[in-house]
This record gives sequence, structure tokens and C-alpha cells, in this order.
Amino acid sequence: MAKLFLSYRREDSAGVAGRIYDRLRGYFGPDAVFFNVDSVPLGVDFQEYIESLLSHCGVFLAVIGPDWAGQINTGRDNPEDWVRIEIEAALKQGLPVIPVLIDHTGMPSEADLPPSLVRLACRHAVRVDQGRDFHHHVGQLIKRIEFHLPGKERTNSLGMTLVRIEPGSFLMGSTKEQIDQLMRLLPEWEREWCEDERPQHRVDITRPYLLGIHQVTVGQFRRFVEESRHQTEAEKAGKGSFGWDEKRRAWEIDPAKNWRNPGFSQTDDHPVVCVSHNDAVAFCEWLSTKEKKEGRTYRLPGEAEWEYACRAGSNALFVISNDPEDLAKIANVADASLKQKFSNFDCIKGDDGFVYTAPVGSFAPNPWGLHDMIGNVWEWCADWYDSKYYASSPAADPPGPSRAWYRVFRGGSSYRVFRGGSWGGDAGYCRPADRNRFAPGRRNSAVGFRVAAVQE
Ligand SMILES: [Ca+2]
Repeated sequence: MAKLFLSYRREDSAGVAGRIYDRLRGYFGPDAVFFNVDSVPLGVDFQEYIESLLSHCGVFLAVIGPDWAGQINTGRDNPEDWVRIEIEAALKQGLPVIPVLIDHTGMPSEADLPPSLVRLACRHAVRVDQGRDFHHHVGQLIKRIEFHLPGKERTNSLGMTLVRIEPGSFLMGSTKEQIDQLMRLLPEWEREWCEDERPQHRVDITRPYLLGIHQVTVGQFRRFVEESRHQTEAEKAGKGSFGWDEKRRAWEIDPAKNWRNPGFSQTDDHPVVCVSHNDAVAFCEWLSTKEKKEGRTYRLPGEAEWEYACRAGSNALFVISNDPEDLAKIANVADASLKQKFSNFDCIKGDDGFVYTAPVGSFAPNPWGLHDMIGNVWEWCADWYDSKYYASSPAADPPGPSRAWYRVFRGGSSYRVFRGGSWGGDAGYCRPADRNRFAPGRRNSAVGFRVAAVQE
């Protein structure tokens, strides 16, 4: 069954459309692209046939050559104009539509289009030159198409691997029964710490998004700092970062600590830490600018997006099961290795082998291909923190509170959410439902982030 629909106007771009078709077939497979209207069976209603075909397609490509807009206007009143019918059907079905502009053809303006096709003018186009850049341009088109197709992993300009998270529904937060169970399992935990996880409620994620399969690494963050000359808050303020003080055996602010020196040894493959929410947002903005041409926008995941991806279909307390001891199989958490060195941490009995951070991807991925969603380092989310947000949040794509509800001091700073537990986090933190918060400028040697992205 075709995954891609290649629409073109015979009078305008048949030759180059054929070349694009050959490349796409070669890449996506011989049956993956619907191309030739000559293959419409005789005697069927064209419109119905196109609609049924599009319902199986993941992406619609509209090849636009120099005469395309003129032709479509000639055909404006022509109910038999196949190109118009195809694009109308694709827009109506909400399919991703990518305009493919040939050579120097400009994007038709809204005024150039019949009303039923006006929305085409807002789509992010890809240019394909017929000359020596042809293969390079089609390569970029393939990247754009791949975003919209399920399954396959993508690699970005920093070498990060991203996976597409499909729309779906899940139960966000915890039930009273789950919190009762947690209290029995973890005597050191307080019930009130979990009140912000209630009520458990259904959330519908209606749009796909990309999520980094790993936490952002020291090496990737270094590229950002070198290219953008960004100074992290820990360095700028000269106040350093919170971190674990081995001598005092306590979490202390230390002027010497920052992402380059968090107080323990890190290679370029370890997750970056001691970065504030503001630093993480600056990283995403820099990467968005870097990949602007590809129409990809990076940001931190929203709380709902994060929890949906962390659960990957699970409703268990610790994702893998309801037994905290199972955490050592899937994550770097506060474990026997940490306990042996610092006896004052609350730790599980199991041993994951790491005292501090582990190189990203040291543990198996979850069913959706994501590593370290639990443990290693806490991950900043985009949302402001509101302990009562779940009581009134919308079911579809909850955007997070519009303003921070929780204030530390009167008129003082508000909090941003971070999630997932860490190398220093006891089992209670290492749950998909657990919610934590810091002021956006705060940094800590157990907190990092991963990126989410959307594609135009
Ligand atoms: Ca550990």
C-alpha cells in the first residue's frame, strides 16, 4: 500500500516528477509511492478513489512547477481538475502536505489559489532543482517525509537520534490506590508529596512529535556553547551550581561546579547537568535556528508529552513493574553502588553499577525506543508547575498552566517542572507520575534535559 502520494501536473512537471518518483521508490520501496493517475481503475469515481487511497497515505507531495498556479486557475471552475481534487482531498483529511517547488518556481500566494486550496499557501515548502543539486534536494525532501511516517528513527545535525511519538491516549498521574501502595512500599515517603499527581486523568495526545532517544550529552552541549558562546547561569552568575558535596555529604551550592565540572567525572557521552531551565531553552532555540531550513523546531517536552513517552503504555508505579527493586534493571537510580559510597542516601538494594551519571544509552530503551526516561538525570520539561493543574487541565494536548501557580516567595520566582528521577533519586522519584519543580534559573548536578521537536 502506498505511503506517499505524489501529485503533479502533467503539462507542468511530468519529467521532474518522474525523477522524484524514482528516487522515492528507491528509498521507500517500490509500492510506497502513488504516482500515476493512469493506474486508476477504469469506471471508478475518481474523487472516491483518491479519497480512499489517501486514507492509507502518510504524506502528500504537491509538485509545483512554473505553470502549476496558472493551470490551477484555469481549472478553478473545472470540477474535473484532478490536481485540485487531489490536493483538496489531502487537506480535508488533514494529511501532511509538502509543496515541492521546482527550480525557481515561487510558492503560490493565497490570491493565486482557489479558496479550497488556500491552506496550501501556509505549508512549509521544499525546493527541488533539476540541475546538479537535484539529488541533494531530494535527500532533504526525504528527511521531511520521514518525519511524518511512523516508526523510523531520525538523526539531526548534532548527531542526536530522535524518534517519532505517535498520537494516542493515556492515564496521567496516580490514583489514590497507587499512592496507598507507594506508601506501603516506601516508608520514608510522604503522602503529601504525591498529592500533585491526582486526580489520575485521561490525556489525549493528538499530534505526533519527535523526542530525543537520549538525554542531551556533554558533547552536544559543548557544540552549543562553542557555536553560540552561550554562558550558562552557573558560570555567568559566578555562583556555580548545586551539587553533591562528597566531603560534607550534602547537596550544596558550589561556585566551582558547572556543566564542565559537576563534581564527578563526565565524558562527552554523559548527560549534561548543572544547566538551568533557561540554559536548556537556549539550547533548543539555538538548535531550532540551526535546523530552520528543515522546518524543525526544538523545545522541551511538555509534562504530558514527557509522561506519555515515559510510560509508553505502562500504568505501573515504576514503569517496568510495581516493585522498586526492578528499577536497577532499566535505569541508573540511587542504588547499592551509591549506598556503598554514601550511606546517607535512600537507595534500592539492587545495583545498577553507577554511583553518579551513566553514559547515555547504558540501559535498554523503553518500548518506544527511549533510553533513560527514568533515572540518570532529571529532565526539565517546558511547563510551569501547578500542583492542582490536573483537576482542571484539558484532555487534549494539555499545554500546562498559563502562568506559574506556585510561588516560592511573595512575588518571587515561579517553578518549572522536571521529571524522571536521577542517579541520586530514590525510588519514589523514579516514577513516571512523579512531579518535581525548581525555579527556572536553578541548576543541579542531578538535572539535565532531553529535547522534543515538531516539524512544519
Ligand atoms: Ca546508580
